[in-house]
Amino acid sequence: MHELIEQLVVCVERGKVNKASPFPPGMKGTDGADEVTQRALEAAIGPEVILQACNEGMTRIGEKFGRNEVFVPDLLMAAKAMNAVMAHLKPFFQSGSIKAKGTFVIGTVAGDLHDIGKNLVAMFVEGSGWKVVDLGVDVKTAKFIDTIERNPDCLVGLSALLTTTMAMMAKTVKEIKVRFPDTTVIVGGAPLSINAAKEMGANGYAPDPQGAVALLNASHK
Ligand code: B1M
Repeated sequence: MHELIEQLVVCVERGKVNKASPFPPGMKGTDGADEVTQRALEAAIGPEVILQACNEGMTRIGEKFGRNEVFVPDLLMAAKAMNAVMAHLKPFFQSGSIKAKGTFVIGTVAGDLHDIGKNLVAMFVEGSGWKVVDLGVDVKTAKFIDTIERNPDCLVGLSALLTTTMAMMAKTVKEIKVRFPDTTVIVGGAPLSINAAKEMGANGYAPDPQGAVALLNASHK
């Protein structure tokens, strides 16, 4: 692997955003994702390779999170570092020289204001090469339906953190499936389970962001 790319993977994995950032303490004063991406582009490393490095960094931190070796703040810093990379790559997405794998519409269901987990999922998915349309929190079914109408090939992700809003999630999944039977809908959030997802008629359940990425990538032809 190119030295700059390995450096970038480490910056994303450890949440080193830029040189000025004091986090993580062990990398104080060293270049972060921002500077390393700039140098990689100057060294004519392709944006797809840089995107792959993001993916690798997020996969590594995601696996550590799964093993309880790191915690939510570490994930948030990794996502922040990844955003610093994405700021450099955005022009390539916009110009069409990097083709997004597809569009992923995500939101926290109506009645639910929790968005930390949903935001993490959105960031991981974006970092793995998808265009993300984030509808925010307390998203009514009609807004999901309207967004799917405008993005007919999209995949949809619903998040819920309350046992009470799981009922709203089930209603939203059902209405989406009535209107768009071929649209893939995945669900997640602390009170969810694979069985609850099946009962709702969702296509998949992911316990964490890397699981969501795996489901989406598996559905990508
Ligand atoms: Co609330 N809250 N909260 N809360 N809150 C919980 C969820 C609760 C478990 C706390 C408790 O009682 N122990 C409890 C729910 C109980 C239940 O229903 N069984 C609860 C409650 C009751 C409430 C209120 C009703 C409190 C009140 O007002 N009386 C109220 C409801 C407001 C509303 O939504 N209408 C409320 C409010 C809030 C705050 C606004 C103060 C704040 C939210 C701030 C925000 O999100 N911007 C808040 C918080 C922070 C929490 C806790 C402490 C933390 C949630 C969190 O962010 N976790 C939470 C207790 C806890 O979990 N320890 C709690 C970290 C986050 C990374 O994890 O969201 O699970 P999580 O996401 C994970 C996975 O679930 C998964 O990936 C993420 C990363 O691994 N995932 C997906 C999530 N979405 C996914 C989608 C996917 C795939 C994976 O595909 C689409």
